[in-house]
Amino acid sequence: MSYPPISEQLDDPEGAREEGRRKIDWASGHMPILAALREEFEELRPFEGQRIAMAMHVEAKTAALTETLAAGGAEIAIAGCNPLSTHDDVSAALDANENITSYARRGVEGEEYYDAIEAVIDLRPTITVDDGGDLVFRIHEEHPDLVDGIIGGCEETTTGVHRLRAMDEDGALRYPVFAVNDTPMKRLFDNVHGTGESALANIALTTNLSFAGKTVVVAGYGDCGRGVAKKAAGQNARVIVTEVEPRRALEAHMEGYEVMPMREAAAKGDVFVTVTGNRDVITREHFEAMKDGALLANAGHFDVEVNLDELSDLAANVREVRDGVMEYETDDGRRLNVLAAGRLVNLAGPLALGHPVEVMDQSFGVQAVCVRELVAAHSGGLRDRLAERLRERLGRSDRLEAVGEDTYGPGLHEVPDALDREVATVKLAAEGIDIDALTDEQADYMDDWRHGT
Ligand code: RBV
Repeated sequence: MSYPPISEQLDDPEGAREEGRRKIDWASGHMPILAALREEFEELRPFEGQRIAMAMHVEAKTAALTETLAAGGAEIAIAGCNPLSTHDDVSAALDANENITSYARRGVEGEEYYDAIEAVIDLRPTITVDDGGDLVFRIHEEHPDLVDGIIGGCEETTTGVHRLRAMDEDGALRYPVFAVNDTPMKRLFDNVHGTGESALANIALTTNLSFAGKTVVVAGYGDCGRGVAKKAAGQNARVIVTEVEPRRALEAHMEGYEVMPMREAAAKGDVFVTVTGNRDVITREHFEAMKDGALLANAGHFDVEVNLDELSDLAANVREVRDGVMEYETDDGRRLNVLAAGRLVNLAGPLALGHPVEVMDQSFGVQAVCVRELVAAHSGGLRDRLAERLRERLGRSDRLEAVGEDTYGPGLHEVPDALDREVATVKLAAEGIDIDALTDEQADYMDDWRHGT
């Protein structure tokens, strides 16, 4: 039997839809980039005939992206990209759209998670939009026959891009995918500010405890770790950073944080936040050294950073002490508290809302223009109409003229910088911020290597 959409899984789909609609409307009302793109898509209908498969955190901002793509004429099927991050009411509201089928439900266990992804793949997509790479991976592993019909995909997050890069290096990635995560408009805002704010907000909401005066150990000083460390320091915590990369370790040191191995940090921390994208960052030897009452949270994409199997082995007692907080009591009477089952705390916690709306508007703005770009690369007519529209809207069209039919072959692709600039320009306009423009002389000067002293 095929896996049912959310509306067929809920007792009161009508009530859920109404509440989900309220949440989506609030988020959409604060997403000016998506609003501008939606207007363009409604007019040009660039996605007519396209089938888009999505696996993402199904909550209000993601719903706004999904509806924006549907407004451009796409038929869409969506599933979650984490067993705990779906908001069922939002999922139900999306499912009510005649061009969208949502299979996402919170709390799916084991195989059910992949059943929903399989249901999405049944759409026989022409485009995939992923957060973490499960969709691309599953299509390549289980449905290689679909690859020829796929014009391309977009990947939202660091972990997914990392996975796709490894696939690409092995020659295993068989269609083009844009590394949305790596753009300045995504990475420097979503990863830094988004993860920093939402991870700390959710730790605070889940525990009702303060950061002030505590020692927060941040494992991993990439873009996400940088954000978590900065915001924790901003809430009066002492911050310790652990790293494996010498330059990042040095950067954290120069930022004023203490840097040390996890072996030493384990005994000092009151709160631990893992943001490495790797597995086994906190393990048995660390649990053995931790203080009574330590809080452990993960903000990396997968739930592999805190080794819960080893913690369970150590624990004499395990009980849920608060919604979203599992207490592991060791033989020597220390209580270690794991938040959101070691899944990414900013989305999987009981009260989690994900990143703030503004940063997701930017990330999803990049997603939307990347989907548009994949389609435009296959259609000269659409490209011309988009170029005209862009000239009207922004007074330029540098991006589209550069795109040719064969621009994007199989493999991982950087997002063209002009697309990212387009998203930034729309956002600045929405904020009412005007900036300077280069004069012709300045542009010539920057391009001419002959100039010197
Ligand atoms: N993320 N999505 C949300 N929809 O509320 N919050 C964070 C949301 C994305 C973010 O872009 C990050 O790269 C990814 O989740 C990690 O899975």
